[in-house]
Amino acid sequence: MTSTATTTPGDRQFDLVVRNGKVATASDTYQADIGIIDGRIAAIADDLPKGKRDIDARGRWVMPGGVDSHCHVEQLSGMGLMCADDFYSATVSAAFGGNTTIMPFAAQHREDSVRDVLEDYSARAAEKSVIDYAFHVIVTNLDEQTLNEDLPRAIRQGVTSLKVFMTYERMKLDDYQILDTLALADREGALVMVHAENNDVIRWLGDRLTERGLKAPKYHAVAHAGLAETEATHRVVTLSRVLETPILIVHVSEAETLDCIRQAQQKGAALYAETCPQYLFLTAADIDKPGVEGAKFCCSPPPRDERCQTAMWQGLTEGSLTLYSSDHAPYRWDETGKLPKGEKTGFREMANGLPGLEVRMPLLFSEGYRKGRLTINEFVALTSTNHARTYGLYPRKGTIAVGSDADIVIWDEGREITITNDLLHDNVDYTPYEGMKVTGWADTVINRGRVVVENGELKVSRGTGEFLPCGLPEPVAKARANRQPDTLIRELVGKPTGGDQG
Ligand code: DUC
Ligand code: ZN
Ligand code: ZN
Repeated sequence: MTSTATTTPGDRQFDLVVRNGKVATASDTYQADIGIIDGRIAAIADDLPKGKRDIDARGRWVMPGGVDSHCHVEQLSGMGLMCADDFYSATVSAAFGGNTTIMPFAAQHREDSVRDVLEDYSARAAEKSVIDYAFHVIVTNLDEQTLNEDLPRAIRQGVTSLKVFMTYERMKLDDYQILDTLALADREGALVMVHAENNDVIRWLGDRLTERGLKAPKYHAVAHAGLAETEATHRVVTLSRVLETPILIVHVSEAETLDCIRQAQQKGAALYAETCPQYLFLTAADIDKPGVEGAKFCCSPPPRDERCQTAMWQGLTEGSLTLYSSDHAPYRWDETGKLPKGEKTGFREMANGLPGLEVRMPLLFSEGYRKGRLTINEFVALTSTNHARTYGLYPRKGTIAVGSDADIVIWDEGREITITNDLLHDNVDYTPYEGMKVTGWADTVINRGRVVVENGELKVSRGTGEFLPCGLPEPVAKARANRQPDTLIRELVGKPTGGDQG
């Protein structure tokens, strides 16, 4: 317990007290009351005085609100398709799923300036969000303006993570450009996230499949071969090791990729990795549905097989994978997303991505914690704390401690739910998890002391979520602290620029 205060600081009455809950953080489990003033946790103790409002959490878990650090909201894909969720529907859905922070992407397309892109996303998010949010930038054009001005400025303003793609003709960077991005991130204090798939393998296999008329959704999983992911991961991890700089591989799906990650980590690489619900709870067999039904399960990389599912669970429990994110990429099962050509849509024409903001935490709680694969503390780390640490939001977010934002989910561990799309609050017309039974569901969700969800109802209005400037990502801070005396290669990368991120 962080504090045993029984009176309020300065004898002010608490705005809110969450009473008698079983508090779980990434490191501790205990029973306590939590007193909140001005949106922050002001005291944690056994028997706090009455607040202006009290919520009795007896018998329920009281955990840090989820931080979903990988989702796509109101974003135009590389194929030019707009996501089905805007910042309102996405944040409402996230909140009902137990989250208090999301980290979507501000996507630069090749003709865009990062500065304009960030202004545009910031305005849309500020107007609509109901919970807090931070941004990553997707970088597709590394012209002088982007490299020398816009990205350094974005990083100073608190957008301290950059995503790069190794596939998609209209998004991908070559190895030279990735090295430029890694060096820039290293100097300026940002973390590079990578979509690692070998573009030419996917293109070659896709061309051959198409020549044979094999266009059904299930061929998406054939074209996006597991080894295409493994090869690209090995390559980009090697690039980061050459420069001795940290890197994060997002949405890992393939067992061999995880072997490669583990080996590099064992050699001391500053390498971090994420997996997502679709790689734990779906397989390629789900894509093999009649007609175009399989489009509901097409994402990149695709769900694989049971061997890969088992590997992903092992990665989460052993710590080679430290992040579990939704990769919510919402597209409807209609002509606006998955089926631009209706029943005739081929696997190369359908939007890539699955919804998952609202079910991410319940699925892991039910299959991970309830089934004994994870402790409650590991559940908290994987859904909240590790995300805040990785992206420079800790300890403001990701924990329950005096001084942290009062971001709390009160979790009903016995509630049995059959997931159906009707239950969910996103703007997608299906869920890939339809019919799955889970035990455990978010009951009350509190963001900066504001009750956002209670009794199945949204309690706040649009535009009340706040932008979160991220600080120095922990992987970058650790790499700087552990750095050996400078080598010539490190000299070529360049020194940290200092300033806020120093
Ligand atoms: N990459 C993502 O991270 N999400 C959806 C599609 C993609 O390629
Ligand atoms: Zn990706
Ligand atoms: Zn994604």
